[in-house]
Amino acid sequence: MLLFSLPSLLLLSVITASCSEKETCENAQQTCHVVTCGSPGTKGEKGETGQGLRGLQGPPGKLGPPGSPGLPGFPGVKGAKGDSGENADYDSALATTERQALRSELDRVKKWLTFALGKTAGNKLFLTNGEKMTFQSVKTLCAKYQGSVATPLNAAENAAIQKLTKEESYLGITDEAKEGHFVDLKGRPLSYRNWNDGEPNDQDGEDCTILLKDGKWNDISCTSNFMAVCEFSL
Ligand code: MFB
Ligand code: CA
Ligand code: CA
Repeated sequence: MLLFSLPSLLLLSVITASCSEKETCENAQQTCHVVTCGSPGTKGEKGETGQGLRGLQGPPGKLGPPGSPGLPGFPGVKGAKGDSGENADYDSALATTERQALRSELDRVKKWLTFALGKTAGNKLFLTNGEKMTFQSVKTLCAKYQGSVATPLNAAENAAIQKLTKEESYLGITDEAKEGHFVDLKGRPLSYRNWNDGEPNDQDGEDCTILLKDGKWNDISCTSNFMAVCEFSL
């Protein structure tokens, strides 16, 4: 069976014969109603990249990392003169006021101590911790609290110490430096004495002094234990 009829073949050959080389198959298709073109040829090789137009400026990129610190700048211009300091008179007045307030508070504390624990005579406050110990221990204890061993300079002070404790207590009076020559702990001669009858007798080398319960004095061994009493300046 023929694929195409004879008239069709004749028409096809007429068209083919009448198409100039310049006309393409498509042109022919436009002018003719029944034209079939051959199957497409194989794809040709890729052509060279064309020289397209340069693209537009793109948007700014992301902010880059901080740069390294710059070199130190030049010294700045000298600043204006500062305000004057506190008024010296004001400071002095304030210090005086503060000092007076502290003194007042200290006096109150001393009164409380005297009321509760101590006895006073003149400008001295006598206090005891209620413990018996050697003479050396009493000296160390009183020095620790910025005081010294009780040393009566007159009858009033002697009576105050006697009222403070009902026990026999050490006094700051010795003849350790020179036998029979009793002085206070700074080596000063005594302005007041209240020895018991027959005392001091240096029995078995007694070089320290105690206040007896009746207020009289007796020289005694410094290694015996008696009540600790200290005195403080008011
Ligand atoms: C003596 C006294 C001595 C001792 C002894 C027990 O007085 O002088 O210091 O206290 O008693 C009698
Ligand atoms: Ca002695
Ligand atoms: Ca004695």
